[in-house]
Amino acid sequence: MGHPKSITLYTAKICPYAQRVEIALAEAKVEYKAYQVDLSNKPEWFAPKVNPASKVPAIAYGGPDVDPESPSSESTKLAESLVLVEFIADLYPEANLLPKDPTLRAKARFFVEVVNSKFLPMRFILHNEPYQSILDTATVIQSLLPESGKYAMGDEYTIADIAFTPFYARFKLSVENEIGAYEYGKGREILNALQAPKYAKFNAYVDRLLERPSFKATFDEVKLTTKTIYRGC
Ligand SMILES: N[C@@H](CCC(=O)N[C@@H](CS)C(=O)NCC(=O)O)C(=O)O
Repeated sequence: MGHPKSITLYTAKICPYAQRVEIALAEAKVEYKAYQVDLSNKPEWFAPKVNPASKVPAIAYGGPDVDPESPSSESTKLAESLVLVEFIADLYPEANLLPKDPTLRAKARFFVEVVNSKFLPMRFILHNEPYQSILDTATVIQSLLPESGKYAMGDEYTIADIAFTPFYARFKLSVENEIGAYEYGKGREILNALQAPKYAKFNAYVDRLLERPSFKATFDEVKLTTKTIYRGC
């Protein structure tokens, strides 16, 4: 495989999907151009020239060095956060974002599948649905954690952790600050419920996720608290 080419990431600070890719790029220590897409007023060139689905994150890979607002037809356009995270993992194998062992690799992808299809706090935060499903998912996630090791697959921080971290962070920020469409006080209520000893392993794990430098460097808490969390997702 040749040396990786230049990357332009079309992103938005408020977007948890985009933060997955920013974390992967930070973990792999990649230098790239970041272009902030205003999700409430997307540039008219974005869908036709970058991502027909008109969503962030998207990457323009390779091609000539151009202004991100004039994407080149010669770069490869890629989208979907989990695809992009695996793409970074493939380009930079030394970052160990994907386990080498096929069984662990499958387990990492299974973990991603669980968080992607089951950890859906937006339903509670934006649509005031009951939060019990969040507690149930915490139990499932906890059951997938290894006996020992800091992260979902052991001591290496992998795609499994990357897929989950931005969503857990926004969930926590929302409930701690009572930001969302749910009744005031429900945030504190779910936080209290999650403090039960039966979630101890889950809590130790998520605390470590939020301490990871790649997460901290890519999370803009001030911007998030002043805007509605998950807007546009
Ligand atoms: N499945 C996509 C979801 C990306 C997504 O929903 N992005 C939102 C922001 S969080 C977006 O760009 N929304 C703009 C729109 O739908 O108009 C992924 O994993 O990348």
